[in-house]
Amino acid sequence: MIADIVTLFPSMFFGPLDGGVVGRARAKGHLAVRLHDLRRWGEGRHRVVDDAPYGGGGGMILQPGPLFEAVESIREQYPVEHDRVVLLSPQGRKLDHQGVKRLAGFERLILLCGRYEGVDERVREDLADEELSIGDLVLTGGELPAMMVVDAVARFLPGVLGCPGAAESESFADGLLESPYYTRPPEFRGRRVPEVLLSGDHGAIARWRADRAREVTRNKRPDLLKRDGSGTRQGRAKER
Ligand code: 4HQ
Repeated sequence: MIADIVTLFPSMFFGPLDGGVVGRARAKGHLAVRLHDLRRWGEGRHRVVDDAPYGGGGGMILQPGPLFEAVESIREQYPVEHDRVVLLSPQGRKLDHQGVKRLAGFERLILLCGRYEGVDERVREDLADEELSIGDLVLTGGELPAMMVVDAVARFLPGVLGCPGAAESESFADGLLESPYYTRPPEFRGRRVPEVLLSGDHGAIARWRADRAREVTRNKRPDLLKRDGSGTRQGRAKER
């Protein structure tokens, strides 16, 4: 997977994508992250990329020219068969487990990070293949959302997680939250680990975990269990 990231602040990406699982995925060649400074396609000596909105109103809007040219230049320099231009924006479809899994299937993602009041509407309509939001909140730019996309997608790339299928075995894969986990010591400050987990009875442990997962989900995220059943193990099984 290649992630080509178009941003006014490339240095924001130094650090967060260097360590841990993502850093290792890059080192092993499963993932390439390329940063593209939008100013490179800016106008004039000051490399201007923004302007005031037509019709008035506060703030500045990213002009279409530099963003279109950035994507065209990336596609010329690094041609691939299947890529996807993603605009990070609070107006986008909300990113979830299934969405991340789908994005991981592309050979390359071109992630467009907006700033200020956002981008010229023609970017949304004619340049981006899709618009994604990381949640119903307003950030100062699309950079942190882009990092979240890269981080979440990296988990699904073959060879990145130790064991194949591990990306699917965490919370949300089956529409439920995880059951509680405990590790050593068996008693900590007067609090015991649930005895069933120490019993060695793997059938009983599996049942306990399934029950707790349901309970935790019902208490913390009942929305995951509701409606069309798409948030349930059975609902997801039906979809497949
Ligand atoms: N942005 N999910 C970029 C976001 C956002 C989100 C705010 C994106 C400002 C210019 N992006 N604009 N939520 O809050 O993706």
